[in-house]
Amino acid sequence: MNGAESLVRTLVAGGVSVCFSNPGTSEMHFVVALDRVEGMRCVLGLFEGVVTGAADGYGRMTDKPAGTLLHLGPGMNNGMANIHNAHKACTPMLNIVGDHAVYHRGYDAPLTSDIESAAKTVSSWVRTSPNAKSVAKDGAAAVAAALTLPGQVATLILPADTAWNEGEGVAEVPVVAGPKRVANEAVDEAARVLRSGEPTLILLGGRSARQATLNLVGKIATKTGCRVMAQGAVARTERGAGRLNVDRVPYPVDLALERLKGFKHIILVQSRMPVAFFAYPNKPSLLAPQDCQGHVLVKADEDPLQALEWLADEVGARQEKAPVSQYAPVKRGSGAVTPEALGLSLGAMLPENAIVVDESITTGRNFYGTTKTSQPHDWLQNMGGSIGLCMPLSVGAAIACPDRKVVSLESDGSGMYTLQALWTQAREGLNIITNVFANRVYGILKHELASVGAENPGRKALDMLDIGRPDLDWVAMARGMGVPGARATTMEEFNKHFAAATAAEGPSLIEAVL
Ligand SMILES: Cc1ncc(C[n+]2csc(CCOP(=O)(O)OP(=O)(O)O)c2C)c(N)n1
Repeated sequence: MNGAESLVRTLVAGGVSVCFSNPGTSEMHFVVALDRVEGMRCVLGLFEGVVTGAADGYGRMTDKPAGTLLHLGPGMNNGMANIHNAHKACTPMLNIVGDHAVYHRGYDAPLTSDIESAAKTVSSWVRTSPNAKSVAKDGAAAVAAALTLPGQVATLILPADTAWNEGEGVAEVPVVAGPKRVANEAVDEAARVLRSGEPTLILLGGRSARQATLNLVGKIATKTGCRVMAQGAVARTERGAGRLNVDRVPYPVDLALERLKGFKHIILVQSRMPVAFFAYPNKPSLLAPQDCQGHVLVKADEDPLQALEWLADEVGARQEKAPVSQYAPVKRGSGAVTPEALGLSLGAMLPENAIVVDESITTGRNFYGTTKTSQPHDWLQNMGGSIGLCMPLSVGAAIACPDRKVVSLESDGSGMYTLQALWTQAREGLNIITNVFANRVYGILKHELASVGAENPGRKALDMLDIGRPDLDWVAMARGMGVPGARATTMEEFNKHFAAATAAEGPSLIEAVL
């Protein structure tokens, strides 16, 4: 068994069953091994940003790593933005990056680069396998690293000769510790704060915005009168009917300051004290009031469920009822295509158990509100701020959960970064409805221009924020990649296309022209 095969067998035995790939010469033995070993689904992405974003989507939905197969430094660097997003989301993810054979590196052949240094900026674990005998053991260590809480990006670099030389057989993935128990003192402190009667916010992040945890938080809020919010972005939130509705810290600084005004305490559940996305002249970086104290209840690698059960007992909230949303869909939007009308139609028509992948930027500011009483669903957000995540993330989510409908909410500017994902969606027959909101501008940057105090932009500056001339034809681009598409210039058309897409199997795209 060569090194490549020993690695693939090790990964499959360790529970890694999907590999998103964009290979090259240095990964050929690995590709052949993928073929030879049962139990590994291989999914081709035509750009590495698709490969890495898809692994993020898969990891978020399963809490297990998918593999990526990337071609040396340039291949990895092409996928870097979405590795960054996965790193920020604490997604378990295993990158396998081919490199030149060890003896070839010294010749500085064209694709030579310092992969390790680049990988370290977005990975919690990086290792280069020195030889074929080490590859399986290193692969097993990489799986364990990816699974280590709170979930990590692990990058294993494989010189080509480690793949073709004789390996050492299959290695066993080391046992990974489960979540740690929170310290008694942390629970005592949170209970004391809640009993004090001072205005208190419980702020959720990490893996705490899921139903079982939300239910406990709801009980605690009912009993103590505290408020509950989630961070500005959360990797996966379970919401809709039957779940506690939790608002997020808003993106605009003034709005965030307003929402957080008056709180004396913030109890942090796998979250951090809220900070502004960017610095702005004359605005604070920290969004909580200056006299507001943060209290860490649950750290990223600790068990939120156990901590909140304990806290609920401490404050006598176990018997309370969590105030969950009731199914009460809003009325569909009608007339002109506007953000408000789109929000209404999504709220009315979201299929049960959908996975919503949200990169709707300015168009989607109200979507969270209009969907809170929709059918139960999961909501995935961009944790790293690097746009071009939505379509790839949707690929991974759809592969992780083939029985669920994925609803991608994609702004046109962001969509152009990684639209090759549509081809993978078609090839794999994935159940994804991609909604592109074609406002034909980088809308958010127009707001940012004013926020940072850049005054009197001229024609050249405004041209950098305008993505019309020529207008993008999303229906044609989707068709070119094998995804049926339709354009909506009224809400009646949008509603008709969305209903048809929901009823159909496989991918589809709706271009909503704003
Ligand atoms: C990788 C990356 N490049 C550039 C940016 C800067 N950026 C943030 S939002 C944005 C434009 C978003 O436009 P669009 O997706 O059309 O959404 P809209 O603001 O129009 O709602 C850009 C270029 C970024 N965040 N990430």
